Amino acid sequence: MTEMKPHAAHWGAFTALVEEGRLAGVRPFARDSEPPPLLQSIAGAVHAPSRIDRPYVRRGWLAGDRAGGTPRGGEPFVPVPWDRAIGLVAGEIARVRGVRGPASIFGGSYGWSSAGRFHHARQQLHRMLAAAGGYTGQLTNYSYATGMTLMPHIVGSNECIFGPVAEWADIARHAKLMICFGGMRYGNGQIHSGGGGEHAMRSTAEHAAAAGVRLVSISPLKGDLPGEWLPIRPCTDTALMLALAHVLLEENHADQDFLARHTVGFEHLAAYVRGAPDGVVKSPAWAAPITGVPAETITALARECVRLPTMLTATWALQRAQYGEQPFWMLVALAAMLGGIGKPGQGFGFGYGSIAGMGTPRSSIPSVALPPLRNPAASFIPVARLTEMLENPGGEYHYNGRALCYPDTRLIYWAGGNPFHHHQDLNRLLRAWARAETIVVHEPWWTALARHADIVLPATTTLERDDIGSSGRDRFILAMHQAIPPQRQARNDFNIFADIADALGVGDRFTEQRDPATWLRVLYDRTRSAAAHAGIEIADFDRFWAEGFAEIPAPAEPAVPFAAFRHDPTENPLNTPSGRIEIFSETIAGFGYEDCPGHPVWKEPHEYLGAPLAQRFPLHLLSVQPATRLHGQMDQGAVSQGAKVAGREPLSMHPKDAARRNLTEGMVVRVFNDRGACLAGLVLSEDLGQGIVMLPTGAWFDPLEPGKPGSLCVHGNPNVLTEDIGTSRLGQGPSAHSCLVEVERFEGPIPPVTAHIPPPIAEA
Ligand SMILES: Nc1nc2c(c(=O)[nH]1)N[C@H]1C(S)=C(S)[C@@H](COP(=O)(O)OP(=O)(O)OC[C@H]3O[C@@H](n4cnc5c(=O)[nH]c(N)nc54)[C@H](O)[C@@H]3O)O[C@H]1N2
Ligand SMILES: Nc1nc2c(c(=O)[nH]1)N[C@H]1C(S)=C(S)[C@@H](COP(=O)(O)OP(=O)(O)OC[C@H]3O[C@@H](n4cnc5c(=O)[nH]c(N)nc54)[C@H](O)[C@@H]3O)O[C@H]1N2
Ligand SMILES: [Mo]
Repeated sequence: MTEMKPHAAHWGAFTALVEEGRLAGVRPFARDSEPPPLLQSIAGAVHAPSRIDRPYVRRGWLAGDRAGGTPRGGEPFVPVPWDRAIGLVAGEIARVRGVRGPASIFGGSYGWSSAGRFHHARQQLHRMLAAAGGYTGQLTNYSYATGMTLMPHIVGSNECIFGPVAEWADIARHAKLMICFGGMRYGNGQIHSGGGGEHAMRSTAEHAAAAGVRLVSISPLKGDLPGEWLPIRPCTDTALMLALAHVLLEENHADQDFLARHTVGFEHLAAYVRGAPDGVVKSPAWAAPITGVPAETITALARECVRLPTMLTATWALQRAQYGEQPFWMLVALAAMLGGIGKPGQGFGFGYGSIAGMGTPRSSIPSVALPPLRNPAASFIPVARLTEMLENPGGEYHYNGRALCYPDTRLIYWAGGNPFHHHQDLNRLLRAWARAETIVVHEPWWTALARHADIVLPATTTLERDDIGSSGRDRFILAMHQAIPPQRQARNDFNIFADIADALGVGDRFTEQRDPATWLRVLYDRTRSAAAHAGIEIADFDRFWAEGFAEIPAPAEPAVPFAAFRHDPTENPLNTPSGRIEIFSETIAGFGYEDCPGHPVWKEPHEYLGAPLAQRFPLHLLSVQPATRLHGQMDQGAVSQGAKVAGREPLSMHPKDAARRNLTEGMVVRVFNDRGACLAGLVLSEDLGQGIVMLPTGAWFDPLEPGKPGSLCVHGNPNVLTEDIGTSRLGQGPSAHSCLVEVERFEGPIPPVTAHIPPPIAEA
């Protein structure tokens, strides 16, 4: 007999088909017109051999080895009973808090975890550590850290990044030209943070094209956008935008009215474009050799922007590179010069090709979310300064106008994220990782993070518990019914934390004396009341739970960003110091950062095709989001496994670059630079420019010699190659996309991939 349970993941809503206590398959949500292919990976992953069956402790740690001992990752694990594991974790929290203070407990735990908003491991961890006295957290995120730090200075808020952004319906109706920096890869549209019932990236883009919007994708990768592809060298978009600005200036087409009424500091940018401060005129002829885009093409495109109502967009990827502030700031400046900001379907917006739900209508009611507890330690780092924090306890650094100091980390606690997936320069991380005394991890699977921990606690997957899926960019709230029992000895993160909190004497503060079933009702009812307050009616909890979803009615009118500000900038000022769009920011200029001055500038990253380092490493590596997984999640599933080449992650390369290196399709290649090396399976493609290679993120880190920093990753994790630097002292965001490599044939016997089988287990 097959049971059917409504459920959801970040990669879509579905019905779980259950046979004899096992997940037999999934059926996509009936209301979804573009159900994500990724749904097909779930069943295999939930029952994969890589599930962690019981609690474990690293052998050396159990024997008393702390910092400076054996590097983690190279030792067997010893099984321990649950009550002993809970005692060890509670004991370490109490010890470190007592001796060093709570800021020495690093509980940032960045990562996506699962869609369910109550059993969200990271949120639950933060609540437990806050109840227990505090921790060091992480500010911002890997997705758009730099953009979200910059934009409040420029336009007074983050809405242009988080949304609501201009709706596709308005773009189709009012724009005639849409220039998409970073283009669009529909694979990215499979994902909502928190799960979604509607996926529409393909249909909305195709509808706009059919409605007569000329779509221009400016990207190193061809991507999926219907329309023209203008290939560009990675990390050079700011130069191209400056050249577009130059044409507008020289041909007297900048909207002086809009600039005068709605912006400040344009004269600084204009002088820079004309070359006053540095003698370099930022003309199309100047930009052509930097960007690889012909000067005539740049001039023609600028003229089209003047002739046609234009929408300018950029993917979040553009700011995930050294000096990532610049293209985002310059995009706003360019849109201001065109004067369309605040008109329906014009102006600028970010992330249309990045994630599901951007530009689709949704009434602005809060999504279902677990509220945080106040962190008494009030300690944080910018999200991607992880390795530097471990390397440099007490060290000073700069962030967004503040001088700050790194805490002295002794205990790392991670639940629901994976730094061995997401962080740059994994070999450097591995060396710094050795400095912590204790590392505790909750994971359903033996990911690289779990393998590099001291205490590993097996967590359930969402299929093993009741929860609610909810995303701020989707109009469905999704019931996630428990479908199967917890596998082996796995427990819910909430229950694990409740036991630890009890052992620390703060159980009630953590649980607020509610069990999970009560919490689900409370959280749902909060969203329902907020909706009612805004005059929007959604189903009550019982109906929602029985039907499997609640639908949020669409807003009556499309949201038009900056409309009120455009209409009357004095009555409706922006939340910037001047109340206007800051093309020049006194605040940022006042920080005195050479790596992020007072207006947008072209700065050459250390690593791009025009850098001296390109002599030795002549290929620019783009580590984009994987179409076959969510980050490292579901790498063991059918979709990801089906796309591997010779068992490795596929690396795409232009046929001419391959021919020059005597490489052929399907070959196992070694991708390397001074930071590290990995293997990959070669795919030849003309959908990217020469000099560019693409290796998606998310192949599980698989060092040939576990525990040895610098060891070859035999599977294809690009983060052994990427550089770990902040974008600038302003954003301090991750800089994954400015990265040079070389590729050669891998000689010798090809080592097997072992990332998806459990690590060595020792006798208890
Ligand atoms: N080179 C390069 N690196 C990048 C990027 C890039 O573009 N290039 N992109 C960056 C971006 S934007 C992001 S957002 C990050 C993503 O980085 P992460 O969010 O850290 O990646 P995930 O693989 O989603 O990690 C989530 C982990 O939570 C675990 N998990 C799932 N459910 C549960 C649960 O119920 N309980 C517990 N305890 N654990 C659970 C999963 O098994 C998984 O290991 O990567 C960043 N890294
Ligand atoms: N299937 C799937 N979808 C996902 C995710 C996933 O893991 N899997 N992750 C989700 C998450 S957490 C996030 S933050 C978003 C991220 O969304 P993005 O950051 O937008 O995604 P990316 O795939 O890294 O890059 C998007 C495009 O930007 C282009 N690009 C990169 N560098 C440059 C450049 O210098 N100039 C120009 N013009 N283009 C450039 C790339 O070629 C690519 O086509 O994706 C989300 N969607
Ligand atoms: Mo992200």
